Amino acid sequence: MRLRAVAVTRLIIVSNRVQATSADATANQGGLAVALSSALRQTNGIWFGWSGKETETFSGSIDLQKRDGVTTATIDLEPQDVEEYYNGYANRTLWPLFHYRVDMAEFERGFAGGYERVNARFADTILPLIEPADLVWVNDYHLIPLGRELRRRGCDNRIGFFLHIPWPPMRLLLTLPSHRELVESLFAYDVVGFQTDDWMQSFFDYVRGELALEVGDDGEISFAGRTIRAVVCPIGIDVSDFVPQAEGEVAARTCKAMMVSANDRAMIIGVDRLDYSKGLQERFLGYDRFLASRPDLHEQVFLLQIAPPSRADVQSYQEIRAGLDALSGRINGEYASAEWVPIRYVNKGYPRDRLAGMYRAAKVGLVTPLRDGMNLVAKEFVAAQDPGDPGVLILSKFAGAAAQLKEAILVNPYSAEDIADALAQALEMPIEQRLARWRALMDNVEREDVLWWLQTFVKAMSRD
Ligand code: GDG
Repeated sequence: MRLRAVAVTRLIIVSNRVQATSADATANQGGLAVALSSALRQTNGIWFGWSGKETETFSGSIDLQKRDGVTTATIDLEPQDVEEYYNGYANRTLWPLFHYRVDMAEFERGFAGGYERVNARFADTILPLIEPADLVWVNDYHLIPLGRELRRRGCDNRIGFFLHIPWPPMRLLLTLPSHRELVESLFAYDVVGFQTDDWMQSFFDYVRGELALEVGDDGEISFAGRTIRAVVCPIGIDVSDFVPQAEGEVAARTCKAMMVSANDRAMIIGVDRLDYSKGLQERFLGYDRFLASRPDLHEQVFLLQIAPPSRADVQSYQEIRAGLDALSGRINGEYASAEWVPIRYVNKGYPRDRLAGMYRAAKVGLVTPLRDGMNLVAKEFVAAQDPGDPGVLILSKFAGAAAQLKEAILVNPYSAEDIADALAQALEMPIEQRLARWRALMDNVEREDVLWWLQTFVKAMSRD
């Protein structure tokens, strides 16, 4: 991967899971893993996180590995940690709440205790790895209190935090029993990054409304003797890696196979982890509405929805899966003919290069999360298109990506009629308009790519 000059200071990246890429990887790795790996290779840094494995008794022993130039450091967690910290507080409390689903959030003191315990365990194990000039970069909602835990242990390095998911509106956040403690812990960082101005403004609302603090012009906020700076820094994809993949041999083969199997029908594609925040049921209902309103287009289109299961240990995820099975079955049962199945619903993942070929074969990318920090699929869809004959992106107004990808057809994902109208508009869009919209979208995807994100955040972190 091409790499523009990334800061030479050593970077310690911390995230819940670590996914270093290896040269022979064909695995389902996201753009973030690839980009962070490359940055670490250049800066001789360390990527720290949970191994994904369980151990009977937590020992704090670190598995250090150097693979393809990237040093990863992982620890195993106890089953109770995994249940309370990961399945509990991260996935059943913060994830739904931060995605505005207070109805699905579970508030259990045991979860909160496990969250604090694991963050303290992370701090204990990372601390000896940190050298005086290192920049420490903590990623995502699993680890909000980690900065505070590191400070308590005497770490005075520059520490930044980046939130990959939305920040909820103040009144929703107030439903979290320990909201104040959680927010106050953010003041241990030097820089706190958000995907969009909307999420940052929600954070400011809380800071002003609940903590009665002032927000400076530069996003600076002082509290308890420390000053943090809030910044907007939208994540992008690794365009220099993804575009060649989309133009490569595997993608071309996949694209061709998809075209053959499409049999002259226009393909609409969705690619999402199976998660209620992605609005899959609402998307299927929008497509259902489209089919009901446009009988003339029956047999001329189909929806390919790729939805690899995620967080299968959490009950709400099992329920959404069952709901989608039923809904896709109902829609197919209603409209299918001997030659045509309106929804191809696929519960498994594909390697990235094959995914790129599928995006390229599609006439429409249907990306309609109910709420999303950013949404990288929207950017990947744009990057994978044939510049001479690009497909059309339909994007939820409530995805962080909508703040940048304004030339997409923006929809309200809760409205089946909005989705149905957008599908008709996209499928009938003249080539000149498709080209103009795609060029503008691609300019943004190229300009604000993942390396731009990384450099912008590291620069903000490095500032004295
Ligand atoms: C969180 C935030 C934010 C999906 N299926 C397959 C596959 N994927 C890849 C996609 C994309 C990634 O997974 C999903 O990224 P998203 O951004 O869409 O969503 P989250 O997983 O929810 O990510 C989100 C992101 O963090 C980064 O900050 O944008 O808002 O929720 O790269 O391509 N990859 C492969 N096969 C699949 O079947 N290889």
